[in-house]
Amino acid sequence: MLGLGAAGVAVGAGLQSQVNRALAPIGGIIPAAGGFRYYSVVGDVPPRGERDYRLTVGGLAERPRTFTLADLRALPQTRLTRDFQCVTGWRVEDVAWAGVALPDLLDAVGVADGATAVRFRSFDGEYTESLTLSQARRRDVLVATEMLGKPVTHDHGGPVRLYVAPMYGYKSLKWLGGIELTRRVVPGYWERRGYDVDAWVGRSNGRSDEAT
Ligand SMILES: Nc1nc2c(c(=O)[nH]1)N[C@H]1C(S)=C(S)[C@@H](COP(=O)(O)O)O[C@H]1N2
Ligand SMILES: [Mo]
Repeated sequence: MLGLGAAGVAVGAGLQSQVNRALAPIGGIIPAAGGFRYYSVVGDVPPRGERDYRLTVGGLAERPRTFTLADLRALPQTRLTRDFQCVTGWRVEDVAWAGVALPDLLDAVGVADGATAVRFRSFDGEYTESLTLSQARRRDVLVATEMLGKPVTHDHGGPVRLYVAPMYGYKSLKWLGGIELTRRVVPGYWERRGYDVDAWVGRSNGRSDEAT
């Protein structure tokens, strides 16, 4: 249960007003189990599951393709345990993640000439995110089907969400429905509202693409 409806919208407004004062925690949100808070910029996101989940990967791809959950499970699986850090200050340590490393998914469709960035869309109909192509080729960026050691729950953006380990939580788009290779970075939902496109945790933003 997101149970957030109107509250979800209030959370959004709160985040927006704190764009330049990033580390103040937001009050009035019910903490989820394990220290996470459930965020959604829309009220109700219709659940999708085994039968109706689809991930479309296209744009500047050599072999655009739609993946079912079974298709994603058939690709090489990557596991990693990393912290999750929201820009507003809360942090959950040592979260177990699993899924398809984004570079493996990009290899499956082939990156066409001219692509320099990747755009992500949520099937919530509102939220989008972006990475440069070199960021998207990091092995610690996952198309995640597991989180906290089990399938990603609906409230956490399941059945499939993005997990961008080296960056703030707003990069980790929930309810992933589409990936598009693009000619340039298209700023995402919070980025159009003032957040940095390069959201590295623990460095001054904006410069580094290097792998760790
Ligand atoms: N679709 C969607 N993805 C989203 C968000 C959102 O509101 N909608 N919020 C982002 C932010 S700011 C954070 S910190 C994390 C929170 O993940 P959680 O809800 O699983 O705790 O999701 C990110 N991905
Ligand atoms: Mo966040």
